[in-house]
Amino acid sequence: MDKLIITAAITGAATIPSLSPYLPMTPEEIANSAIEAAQAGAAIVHIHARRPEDGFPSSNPDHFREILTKIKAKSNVVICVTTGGSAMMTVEERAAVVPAFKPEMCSFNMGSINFALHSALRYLKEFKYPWEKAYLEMSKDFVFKNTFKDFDYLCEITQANQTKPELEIYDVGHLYNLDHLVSEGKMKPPLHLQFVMGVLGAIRGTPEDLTYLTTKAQVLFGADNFTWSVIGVGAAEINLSTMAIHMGGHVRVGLEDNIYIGKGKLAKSNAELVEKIVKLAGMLGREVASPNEARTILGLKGPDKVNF
Ligand code: KMH
Ligand code: ZN
Repeated sequence: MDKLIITAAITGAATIPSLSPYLPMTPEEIANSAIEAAQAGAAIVHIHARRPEDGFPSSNPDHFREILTKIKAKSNVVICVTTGGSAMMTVEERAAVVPAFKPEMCSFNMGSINFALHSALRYLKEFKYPWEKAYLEMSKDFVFKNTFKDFDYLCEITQANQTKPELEIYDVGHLYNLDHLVSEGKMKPPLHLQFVMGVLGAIRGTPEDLTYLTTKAQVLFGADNFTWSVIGVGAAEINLSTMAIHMGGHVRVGLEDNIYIGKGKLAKSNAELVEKIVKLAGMLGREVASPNEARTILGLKGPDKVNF
């Protein structure tokens, strides 16, 4: 079994600032949080940017540049940049980071889903910034669009920039979308799958759902042709991580996906969530991969070939 690759998702479009005071907001905070997560054991950090003044999701290359250069100056961690962005962005805006920065990895969302965040309105009554309430309300009518045309565009730019796609699989149909791209020769194994489980609008985070996704992926692609990791959004994070550690998969945790370290207790940092996974891996007898070991496992081009 490969060593365990831990990814830390530092701050994301689905996590609005009012949910947790510990969410990194400015480029400096995001970079520092990523560096601490790497020190705690993350081999990869997944990066979104925010407008420093109010935390609104940003596609501004200057915000990304500041984050990426600050992380690279202090850490050897693998940087995986989002192309998922947020609900307000076109696919071209979301993916502009790939040609601009030529990162080692980027996210590649494998299908369209409802991506609903409005259930947070049941308990969240006070907001730090004016945009947050409308953002949650609007998500009730939001389709996260990732069409076959979008896939073609992302395939072109990831290949042109030697950026390894982290294939975000939110539901079983997304495996079939990917299988279609493989059959057309547009996507070439070895593939790296990231099962995103627990978004309202897609598959839930139950043990049988993860078993089904991993089994289906083996049937479609062959066990030797892919690596996989799991994101348990919200409450499912630690349970699904435990399953993945045991099954030979990899794990992503972080404040983008889950803000709690225990029942009702907010995580104070991304590093705290990573530390919990490192402890779990130790208890289950699985060694944790360093960034360079993750590069070997995933076949990445290396930090000397990025553009930042
Ligand atoms: N926020 C996660 C549920 C992306 O950035 O492209 C999914 C995600 C997608 O991380
Ligand atoms: Zn993301």
